[in-house]
Amino acid sequence: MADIQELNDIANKIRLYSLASTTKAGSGHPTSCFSIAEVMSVLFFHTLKQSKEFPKHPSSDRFILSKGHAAPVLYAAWTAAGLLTEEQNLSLRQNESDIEGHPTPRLNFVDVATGSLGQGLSCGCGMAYVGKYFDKASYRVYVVLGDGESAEGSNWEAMAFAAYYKLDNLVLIIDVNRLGQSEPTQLQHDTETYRKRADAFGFHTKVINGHSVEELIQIFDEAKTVKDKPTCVIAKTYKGHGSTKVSDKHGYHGKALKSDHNEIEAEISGKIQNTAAIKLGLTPFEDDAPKIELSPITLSSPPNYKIGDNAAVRKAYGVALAKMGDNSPLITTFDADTKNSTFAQDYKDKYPDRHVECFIAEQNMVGVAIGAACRNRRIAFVSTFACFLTRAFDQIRMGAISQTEVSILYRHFTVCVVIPDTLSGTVNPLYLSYYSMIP
Ligand SMILES: Cc1ncc(C[n+]2csc(CCOP(=O)(O)OP(=O)(O)O)c2C)c(N)n1
Ligand SMILES: *[C@@H]1O[C@H](CO)[C@@H](O)[C@H](O)[C@H]1NC(C)=O
Ligand SMILES: *[C@@H]1O[C@H](CO)[C@@H](O)[C@H](O)[C@H]1NC(C)=O
Ligand SMILES: *[C@@H]1O[C@H](CO)[C@@H](O)[C@H](O)[C@H]1NC(C)=O
Repeated sequence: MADIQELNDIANKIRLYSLASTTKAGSGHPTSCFSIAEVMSVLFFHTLKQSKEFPKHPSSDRFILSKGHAAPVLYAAWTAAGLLTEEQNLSLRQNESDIEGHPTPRLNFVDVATGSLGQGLSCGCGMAYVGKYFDKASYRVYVVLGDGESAEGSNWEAMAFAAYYKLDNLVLIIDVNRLGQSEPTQLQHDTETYRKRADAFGFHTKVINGHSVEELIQIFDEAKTVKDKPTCVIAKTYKGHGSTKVSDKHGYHGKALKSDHNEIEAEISGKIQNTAAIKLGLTPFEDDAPKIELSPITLSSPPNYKIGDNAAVRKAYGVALAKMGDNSPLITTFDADTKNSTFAQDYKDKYPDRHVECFIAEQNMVGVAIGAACRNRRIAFVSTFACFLTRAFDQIRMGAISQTEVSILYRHFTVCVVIPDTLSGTVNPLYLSYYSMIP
């Protein structure tokens, strides 16, 4: 039996931590944190299987906060779980602190950087695909998306992918808190339209009260029993919930609650019954993901081109990949319905189970590959025509911040290995557009 009161208390403690850290920083998004405090409490202290000793263990559940600007709520959850220390917990947005305004994998509990909206679900799809079809392990993937964020088309590419590949180990939670940054979202609290959309995409879908710990427990438990469909939880919430001063009010997005801090803190504190240390811990996972040997990647036989031969780079790519695949079963290709032009087909023909067709959805494809490469589960090679990849520039840029090692082939030119410049987080877009203009 879940301890409902304790989960409600933890939600409010998570609110207090998010309030404290953003107030101290003088910036951040406390109201975006407040709307998902119960979601985080139930996920972390009831549903997710993970450990604070090894937060990125290959076998533990994955959690992606796609609405990365709500980072303080993620730090708050890990503080409640005892991973972050008090000092870290209050160092949000401070100079030299890894507790940044948006999560990055410099933190040992973050797989992919988020903050540029609309990318987390694609990464989650990559992880879920790997979990189901490569690792065949019991770990599950949970992604929290903002309702404003759900307007990004890449989410819908990802939803089509998740349903097509029957990713029943994936749970998408849409935080329908009605408000965006500068005005209300398109659908506001029209949860029925979200439901119909997710349903039409092939999800097992349910609308719930996102502040009800009981309803959250119920749907997350139910999702574990659903076969062949991903689950979409449409959580009706209020932005700023927990504080009557700011709840559901326009004008508080991305603002630290400085002058109102004491009043809000008192109101939230007043709801907490157990003010003592949190009794609940994280739920252990089964260590059933296969062990992975990261050995050097080599060709099974040397290239046999003669001096003077003309060989298309893309053909050489396909041939080389197939030879690398002989020695490294981790190599996985991702293509967007261009495989018989990019010659990823050569790899697929030899290793059909190690090719992931992403169809004509390049933004999602890049995110899926980034997700698949996390925790060293796969060695990912992405290919398509250069011009089509330009629409995934931002996914590639975020991949750099995510320290991904995904390799990308732009047809007609070159293999580009994303070299993360983790300080600036940039892959120079001009460099990419230069390549993309080469016919
Ligand atoms: C691609 C992208 N566009 C715009 C922004 C700027 N931005 C940050 S938060 C936000 C509003 C997000 O609203 P929602 O998804 O509903 O999240 P909430 O804060 O309401 O929980 C915007 C426009 C961004 N971070 N990324
Ligand atoms: C995190 O910071 C808040 C605000 O100061 C504090 O109340 C809380 O006890 C801290 N939590 C931990 C675990 O250090
Ligand atoms: C951040 O800290 C470093 C090292 O202490 C210092 O050199 C730098 O000037 C600081 N930057 C800001 C903006 O305070
Ligand atoms: C790719 O495959 C399709 C279907 O077989 C074929 O029509 C097309 O010509 C092929 N393209 C290339 C570049 O080989």
